[in-house]
Amino acid sequence: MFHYNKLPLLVLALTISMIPTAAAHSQTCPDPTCVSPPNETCAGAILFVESQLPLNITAVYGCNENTIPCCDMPYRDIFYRYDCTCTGFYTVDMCGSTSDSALRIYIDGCGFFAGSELITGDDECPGGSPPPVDPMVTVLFEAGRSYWFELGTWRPCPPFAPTEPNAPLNFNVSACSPCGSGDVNGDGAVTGLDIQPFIDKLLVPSLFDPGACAADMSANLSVGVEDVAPFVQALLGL
Ligand SMILES: [Ca+2]
Ligand SMILES: [Ca+2]
Ligand SMILES: [Ca+2]
Ligand SMILES: [Ca+2]
Repeated sequence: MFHYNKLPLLVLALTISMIPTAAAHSQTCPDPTCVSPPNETCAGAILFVESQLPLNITAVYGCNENTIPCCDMPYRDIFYRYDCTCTGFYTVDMCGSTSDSALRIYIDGCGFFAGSELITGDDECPGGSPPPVDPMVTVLFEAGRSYWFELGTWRPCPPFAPTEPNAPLNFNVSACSPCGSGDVNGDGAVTGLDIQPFIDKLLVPSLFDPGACAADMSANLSVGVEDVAPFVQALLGL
């Protein structure tokens, strides 16, 4: 038999049951029309290496947010990994991608809770249908370390307009100082202006810093006597 003195408790219980729980705030925002690309999560991160640079690829956004709770950037993320063999500055961009793209780069681990966040990019690309909405960053990568790239969009969940599932994005990575080019001062040509910077790298081998990879003609991750003859040949245009 129902006891009317229990009515307030019943109303309270019904009210609590109607409050959305934390679990109701999905971190995946599933979209039944979306097909996950192979690099949807960190586990599927696509590896690229120095010999593939400059990297200029078109891919598609993923279906789910896989590192940070839903609706933070980058949403609909996909992942790439670079095992660096050439210390130097690199430019990474998503210019010309669909929607308002966003980028996070991690070092020594993949994802917001696994690696150290190195840098984020959001709206740095020039141009666009104003304002600029795609990321472009220049960042120092060190030989012997791994970097992960999380590519996605910026907050497409309601009340913001959703991004079309699997819409195309651009991913471009280039090294500012190509390994073994001899262009040690980074001005785009091998000339007499590179001689003193080359000697500086040669005399202080511990200075394997940005630009040193341009002097490392033999690509053995150090600047030594083995690099002198190839550097002179580059200088003479041989
Ligand atoms: Ca994802
Ligand atoms: Ca953006
Ligand atoms: Ca030069
Ligand atoms: Ca060398």
